[in-house]
Amino acid sequence: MSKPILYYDDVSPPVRSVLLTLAALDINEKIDLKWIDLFSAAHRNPDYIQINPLHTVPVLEHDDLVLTDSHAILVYLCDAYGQGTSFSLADHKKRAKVLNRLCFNNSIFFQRDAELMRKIFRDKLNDISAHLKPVTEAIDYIELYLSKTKFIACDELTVADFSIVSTLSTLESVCPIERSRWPKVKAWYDDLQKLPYYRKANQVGLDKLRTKLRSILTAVPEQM
Ligand SMILES: N[C@@H](CCC(=O)N[C@@H](CS)C(=O)NCC(=O)O)C(=O)O
Repeated sequence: MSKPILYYDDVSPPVRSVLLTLAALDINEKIDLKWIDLFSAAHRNPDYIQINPLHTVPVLEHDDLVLTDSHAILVYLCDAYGQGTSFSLADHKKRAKVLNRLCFNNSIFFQRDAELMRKIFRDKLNDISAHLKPVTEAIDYIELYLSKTKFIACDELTVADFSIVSTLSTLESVCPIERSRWPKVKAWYDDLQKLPYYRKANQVGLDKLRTKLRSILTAVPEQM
């Protein structure tokens, strides 16, 4: 069996959720990385479209298995490499809880983030303050989730946390996470940022994205 290949660009939140998972499972050496430069439109290259007709990153290719969605990749990585670790999804109820939050990220939270990013990068909107309601509302949902469990899906860290934190940290670039409105989200986010692999797996790519955002937006919070 060959090594899996991750097609990636770490400016992308779904990619960063996969990088966090690789680091958490301590399997970076087991995966080959191929950079697909989104800002140079490498994802539109015909060779890449052959791999992923949706022209998105991340993609994980493992022999005849080609996964074109981060949420499916996270579950696959837990199944293939997470047995015996706290990231295992072998328990049916835990698996369902994690999947439920991954679906929330895929269908609601990341979609709202992506819509905002399209307004900035595609429509060149330099003041997005009038367009924040869908994302602040989604963060309200996360505050409610975190009033029931310590982490996003249950009382321990799972890949659902990586999925949500990669989106949340991206949104923080344009929408500061205020403790007064979202105390539980803020405390959870602070804890996630303390993970030893957080900086390399999430912050480095995020900083690249923020540099791009700063070149377009008139107001990007400086303190992050
Ligand atoms: N549901 C997908 C979304 C992936 C996605 O939309 N990636 C963006 C970057 S954040 C992308 O590659 N966009 C390029 C395009 O749509 O052409 C996932 O979770 O993997």
